[in-house]
Amino acid sequence: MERDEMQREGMTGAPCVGIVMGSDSDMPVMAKAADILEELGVPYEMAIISAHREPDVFFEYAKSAEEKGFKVIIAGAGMAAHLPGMCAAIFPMPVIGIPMHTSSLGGRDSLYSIVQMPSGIPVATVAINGGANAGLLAAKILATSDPALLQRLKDYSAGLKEQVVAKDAKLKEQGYKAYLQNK
Ligand code: RP5
Repeated sequence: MERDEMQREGMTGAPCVGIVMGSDSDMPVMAKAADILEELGVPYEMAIISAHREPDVFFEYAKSAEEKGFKVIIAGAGMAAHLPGMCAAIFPMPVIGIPMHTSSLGGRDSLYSIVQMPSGIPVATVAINGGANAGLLAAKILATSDPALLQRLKDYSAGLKEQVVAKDAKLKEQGYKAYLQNK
């Protein structure tokens, strides 16, 4: 959704999703969450905050997130990925964690660090590098109390179906060899 269209629809208010990442090296994955939220007209705020390298800044961010109007936080981190879990320890609403792929352990380090939360402090963990699904999940959480957003999500899903239907029609028409060549 374009910004002027969002303005017309009244969707440029205070950000209701916080997107936070441990390093700018996480940005390409986190950008996919932001892209989806923009497409669905959900206002967000993006930040780079390291829970390890600047714990005071992190603590202030997590403490003030509710007051700022965030309803969901999407937190991405890699390696010893404590950012999402620590957000969940402080922020009282849903936290979605994105484990980053890593060169040393293939992202299993990030995944296990994020998904293995102790009972009582959940983090909804998406796939390794699953930025787009994190954005969609945040939108779906918000859509439980926003019928217009729910309709946009339904339209998004219908678009996914149309893409697969079109691919199947192309396969039927061309056969798999031509399909592969024209892909
Ligand atoms: C984590 O360490 C970040 O989330 C990032 O995925 C990883 C590496 O950070 P850099 O050394 O690239 O800044 O805190």
